[in-house]
This record gives sequence, structure tokens and C-alpha cells, in this order.
Amino acid sequence: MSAKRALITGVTGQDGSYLAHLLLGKGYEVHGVKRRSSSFNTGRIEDIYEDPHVENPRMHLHFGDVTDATNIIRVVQEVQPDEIYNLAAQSHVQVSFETPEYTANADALGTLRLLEAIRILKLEDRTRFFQASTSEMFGKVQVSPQDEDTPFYPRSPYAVAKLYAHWITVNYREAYGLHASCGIMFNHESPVRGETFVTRKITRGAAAISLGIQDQLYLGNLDAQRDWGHAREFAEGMWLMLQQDEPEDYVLATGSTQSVRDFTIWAFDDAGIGIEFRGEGTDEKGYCKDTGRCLVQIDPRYFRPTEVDYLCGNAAKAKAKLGWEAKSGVRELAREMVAADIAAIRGY
Ligand code: NDP
Ligand code: GDR
Repeated sequence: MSAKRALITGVTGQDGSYLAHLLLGKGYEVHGVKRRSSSFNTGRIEDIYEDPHVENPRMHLHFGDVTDATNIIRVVQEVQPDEIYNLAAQSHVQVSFETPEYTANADALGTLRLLEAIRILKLEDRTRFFQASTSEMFGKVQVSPQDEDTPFYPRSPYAVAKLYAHWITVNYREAYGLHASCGIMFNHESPVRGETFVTRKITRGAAAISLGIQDQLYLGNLDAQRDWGHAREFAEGMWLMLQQDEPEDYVLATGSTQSVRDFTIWAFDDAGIGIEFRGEGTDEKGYCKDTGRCLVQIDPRYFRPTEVDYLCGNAAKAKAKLGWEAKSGVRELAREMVAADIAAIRGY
């Protein structure tokens, strides 16, 4: 039997890189869509990239963009994938307030383009589809913890675009019988998390301050609370969804929630600096317990016009039907990320 063929959009991102590693380990032939950029953007998949000149490479990269319908149709036609994982997105919530139209184009219509490619190429019976939906769709949460039946209330252009992508995936499943599933994923992080998401910004900052190459870290809303898991485990959940006989939507989450403030204290602890927060509102600051030096300050530029204050997921359905459960706690995750950032700065 020939190897299963997977197409991953967003293969150069955090999740795409974990998923590509996972699928190669399972014997898949992996095809990734990567955007052209003026400098290398394949750092996260460097170790698995194979020179196309070697015999029978199992990892292939295709230039592409989910805002370009003709490109997407051609790539899907060439690859004839058994599974498509749609991870491509302008995935930064705050940036979506600055680029709402582009975010809608990539995150909402990009999903539609892939679904239409499956239909136009008559691949409905062959190709299974995974959509990276998000806990941001719950937004101003109505019920806690949030599960597959919790009402949505998106609070950013990103979340609104992702809500369209979520429902268009559900609609194509119901209208055309596609094997299409959405993973409603809560925040998941790792040492290769994008540097401007809050966990990585904090672990890099703590690492750099501990090594004396940065003085202070500026953050936004310290009160925000998130259910943070490990990206490696979420990639496994995505794959499991496409191995089921029936396509369905699943929440992936840890069920445990912490504040940005707590994560900051842990990361500095892991970098060998005890800090405490004093003050209120925008005057709240994080001070080194030993030296009294101010290391963390609030910069209101990182506040969002509308914020998601609290998220906590209930992944009971994924546990019951997929046998999936988050194992890593956020405390260990902070430790792993700080250690990786310290090693990176030292050049190990
Ligand atoms: P990243 O931001 O790390 O990766 C996004 C990927 O999408 C990158 O490979 C990026 O390419 C690519 N991309 C962006 N725009 C386009 C485009 N127009 N055409 C093609 N590719 C594009 O995100 P994550 O890996 O963290 O997340 C993966 C997916 O899961 C995203 O859809 C995200 O919205 C969703 N999600 C993530 C969660 C998380 O906590 N990580 C939680 C819930 C959902 P490039 O490298 O060139 O920028
Ligand atoms: P989020 O992640 O918006 O949840 O989206 P992010 O790490 O950006 O923010 C989490 C919370 O931290 C607060 N915050 C800050 N955020 C950033 N980026 N920078 C700061 O300096 C800062 N200070 C405080 C934010 O206000 C927010 O409340 C992520 C993305 O991966 C999405 O693609 C994904 O869909 C969701 O997680 C689930």
C-alpha cells in the first residue's frame, strides 16, 4: 500500500512544523504550502526538509498562499491529498485589528478556497479536511468551561474570520458530505511559538533579562486568563480527528486556566529571577525580589480594543471519542520554553 499523502497549509508555523514531524513519523508523504518571503521562513522545518533532488523525498514544499484561489486549486490537484490540514492563517489577534480585511481574506475565505478546491476537483470521496478553529470564537464567554455546545461571541476580526471558517467547514460537511472536522483549539505553545505571542514574548524576555542582554519587558493585560497546552499534543489531536469514521468537531484544551501575570512570575523564576508585582492598573510593575529593580512594565499599546478575558476548555468529547487528553501542564511548559530560549541566546 502506498503512503498516505497529507497537505498542510501553514507548514512553516508552530503547529504546521509539529504536525509535519508527526506525519512523517507515521510514514506519510507530507506536502506543505509555504509563502514566498524575502528571507528564509522555513526555520521550524529545516530538520525535515528534503532536497527535491534526492530519490523519493517524503517532504515536499509548494509555493502558495491561501488568498490565491488558482494556486490553491493547482496545488491540491497536483498533490491529490488524502488529508488536508488547514493551518494557514494570520493568527495574531491584535494584528487582526490592524489588518482586518487581510485577516478575513486569509482566515475566512482561505478556508472556503480549500473546500471549494476539494469540490471543484471532485475529491469529496478521497480527501479529508481539518480546520484549525479557535477558542477565540467563544470570546466574551457565556458559559464555563467551554465545550462544543457553548455559544460563540467573537471579539476580534481574527475571531470573526475564524467563525466564518468554522461554519463554512460545517456547512460543506453537511451540504456535500465532506469528511471535514474542526478542532476548536485552546491556546497551545512550545519553544517554537511565534515570538510575539504572550508566552514566548515572556520566556524570551525572561531569558534575555537573566543573561543581561535586555533591561525590561513590556506587556499588556496581565489579568487575561488562558487555558495553555503544548502544541505537540495538539498536533496529535488534529491527526486523530481525521482518522475517525465520522467527521465531527472537537474541543482540544487542558481544562486548566492561568493568568498572564502568573505565567510571567513562573518564567522569571525559571530564568533564576524571583519577581513580584506591585501597583495597580497601568502602574502595576514587576520587581526583582532580590535587587528591587523594575523588570516588567505595562505598555497600553498592547491592550486590545476588545479583549477576551477568560478561557477554559472542556475536552471531554475528545477524550471519550479520540482518546486524546492534554498531558503537559503549563508550569512545565514555561520551564521548557525558558530553557530553550536561554539555550538559543547562548548559542547552544
Ligand atoms: P502561526 O502563526 O505560527 O503559523 C501560521 C502559518 O500560516 C505560518 O506558516 C504562516 O506562514 C502561514 N500563513 C499565514 N498567512 C498565510 C497565507 N495567506 N497563505 C498561506 N500561508 C499563510 O500559527 P500556529 O501554528 O500557532 O497556528 C496554526 C493554526 O491554528 C492557525 O490557523 C491558528 O489561527 C490556529 N490556532 C492556533 C492556536 C494556538 O494557540 N497556536 C489555537 C487555536 C487555533 P509564514 O511562516 O510565512 O508566516
Ligand atoms: P491569543 O494569544 O490572543 O489568546 O491568541 P496571545 O498570546 O497573543 O495573547 C494572550 C493574552 O495575553 C494578553 N497579553 C499580551 N498578548 C501579546 N501578544 N503581547 C503582550 O505583550 C501581551 N500582554 C498581555 C493578550 O491581551 C491576551 O489576552 C492565540 C493565537 O495563537 C490565536 O491564533 C489562537 O486562535 C488563540 O491563541 C487560541
